[in-house]
Amino acid sequence: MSDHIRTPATLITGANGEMGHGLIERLAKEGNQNVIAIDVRPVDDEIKAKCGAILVGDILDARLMERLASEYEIHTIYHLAALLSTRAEFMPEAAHRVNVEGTMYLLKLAIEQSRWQGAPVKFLFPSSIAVYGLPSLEVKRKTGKVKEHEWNQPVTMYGCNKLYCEHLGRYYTKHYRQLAADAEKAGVDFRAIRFPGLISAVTVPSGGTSDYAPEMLHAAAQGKSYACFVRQDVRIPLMAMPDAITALLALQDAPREDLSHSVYNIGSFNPSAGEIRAIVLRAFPDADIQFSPDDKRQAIVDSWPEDVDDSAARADWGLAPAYDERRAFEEYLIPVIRKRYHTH
Ligand code: AKB
Repeated sequence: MSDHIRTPATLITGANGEMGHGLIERLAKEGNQNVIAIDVRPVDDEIKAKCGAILVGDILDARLMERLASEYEIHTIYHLAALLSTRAEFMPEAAHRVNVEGTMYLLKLAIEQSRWQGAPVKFLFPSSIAVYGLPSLEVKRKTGKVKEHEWNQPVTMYGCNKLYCEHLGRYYTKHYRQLAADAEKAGVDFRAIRFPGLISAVTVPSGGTSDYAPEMLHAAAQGKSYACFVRQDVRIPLMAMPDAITALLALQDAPREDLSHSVYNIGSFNPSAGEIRAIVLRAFPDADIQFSPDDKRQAIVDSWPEDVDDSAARADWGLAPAYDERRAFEEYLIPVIRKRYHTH
């Protein structure tokens, strides 16, 4: 690398997570060779080969951020690193550091890069249905689909962190240093999606509270017993991982002037845990899936909506999930999982 030219790059934090895997695969297929991947853990080999550079380190490490700023000209940031909802409850202060301070570091990097480039860096942020907090099951059932501005009273540290970071993103986009004589011209182009529970056929999540759906399926495919930690009637919105990646890329691609929100709901299907069990049993008839609800994790899922109104995403940037419930299981999850675990 020349001393004066920084390498153009797309930055992905949390690259070794579920969504990082899917996103890096898809960007590589599209011919993007400039991905800089960051994760606190060493990145899996199959992902490594698809990135321009890998940095193993903590997003809270100021020196790592300085190194990024000095070596790369970053046009787009996918800030995927986070401690999910269950894990965050075991160490709320650490979760706040990773989820909020980490996001601040990345937003600061984005604004500095925007200044250098004279154009706003795009900042794609995965938020979550965890930003919602419905007060009771009765209200949850009566409410049905929630709109983005409704019930923003999260009950988890992770949900609070995500909601606050959505506001930070809006602040960095529209109001950063608003009193300064040389007020920011470039700013950051922050765009967020509130993801539902995601199900991937190739990776198993860790530390989340929507994890019962993928866990049930992956356990059945491996012939392992599974005790589901929520009741059978629990219902939240879900989505197949390929559709989540497509949505992230579509929002990234959308012309700024088409975006009426900085944060969008997206959803696809919303079976109850009992219905998921029935679908899984049809594919793996010997599976041993029991229900053994954990009252506390259950209460977290009960505070999340049973469905989301994603009409803004459909209207503004063409959200159109390819996988409804039937296609997600029959054409993606079950066949790919069978291949993965060599089950027939
Ligand atoms: C979690 O369960 O914490 C995540 C989420 C819903 O954001 N999967």
